[in-house]
Amino acid sequence: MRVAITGDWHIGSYGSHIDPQTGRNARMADISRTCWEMMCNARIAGCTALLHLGDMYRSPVGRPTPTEEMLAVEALRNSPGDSIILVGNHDGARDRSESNATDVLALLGMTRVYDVPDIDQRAELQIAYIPYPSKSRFLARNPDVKATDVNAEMGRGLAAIAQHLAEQIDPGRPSILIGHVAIDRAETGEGSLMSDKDICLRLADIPDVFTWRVFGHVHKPQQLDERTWIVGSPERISFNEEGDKKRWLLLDTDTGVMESVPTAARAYYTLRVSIKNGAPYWELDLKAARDAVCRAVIERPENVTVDESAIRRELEAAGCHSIAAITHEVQRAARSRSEAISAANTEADVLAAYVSTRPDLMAVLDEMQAEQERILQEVIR
Ligand SMILES: [Mn+2]
Repeated sequence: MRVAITGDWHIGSYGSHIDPQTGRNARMADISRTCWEMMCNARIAGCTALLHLGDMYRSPVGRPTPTEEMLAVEALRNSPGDSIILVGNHDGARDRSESNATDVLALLGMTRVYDVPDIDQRAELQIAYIPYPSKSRFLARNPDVKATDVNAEMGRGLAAIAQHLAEQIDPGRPSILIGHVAIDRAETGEGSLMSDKDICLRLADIPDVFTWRVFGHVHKPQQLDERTWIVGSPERISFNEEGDKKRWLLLDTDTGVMESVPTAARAYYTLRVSIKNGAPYWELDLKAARDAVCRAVIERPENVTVDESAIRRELEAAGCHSIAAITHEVQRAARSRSEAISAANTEADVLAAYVSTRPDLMAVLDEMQAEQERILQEVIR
């Protein structure tokens, strides 16, 4: 049996560039095309099942637009036979009374949608799954857990869930554990580890019994050990993913081989601009810039100004897809950042250190922290 494994499609609008052919957001058109092609290629490769590891849509609150839903349907119409979609943090209902964003796909008979951990028993493959562990549902059940302890507490819960699933697996037959969850040893785009940033299932806590283990949520494709993979997203959605080799995974349960199949993901390219002898200086890689979503990062002293139009002209002449941003990293003569903020480890610590210098904001610190958490969920997770 051959199985296609993918996830983190994040169907939605990114940036403001419009695709002239469809009139739609150009990155959404890219994502749509890549996912559609991926499904066709999976069928051509002889796959008879699809495991989608969650985050179908961009919407941080599980409310895709009708266009986004249409594009998901269009891609899944070509999916190889039997498909399963896990609910990711972008797809989940806030509480059990609401539908998940992907439930309509199940209603159409295109897939099964799983939002609580369990096992899907197939003759050829036992599929144990862990959808994204919802923080709001956990807090509703455990109102006494302190905000600072939630991630660790939920991480322990994930280990117990994985163990519980493992106990129901027949070790004599092939099995796979899939999930939409961060693994502590996974690298994010900047080369740092996932641990501390999110609810994590520890690699060391994944029971041995599963033949293969594949996870969504982290966008950087990677292999964590002989039998554990992060499939990664098929398209880039941020410059953190510039160096990623985007792909989907093709598992052949008969040979045991997990093959990495590249996707034709749009390239991202960062042009670094510095100041030499008082004038801006850059070396444009024409091949890398062509058809890529480009940005320029200008490193300059406070007292030097740089004309951005020459940079824009050169990127456009190189045939870039679009210019996402031109940002300035200004080297200031005097550091204005406080020591407490520089020493802070987490976003929450930075906010607390800042508010400690602004007594007028103390009264709304709780609201600011809640809003910070919401933004981090939207931007990072
Ligand atoms: Mn996710």
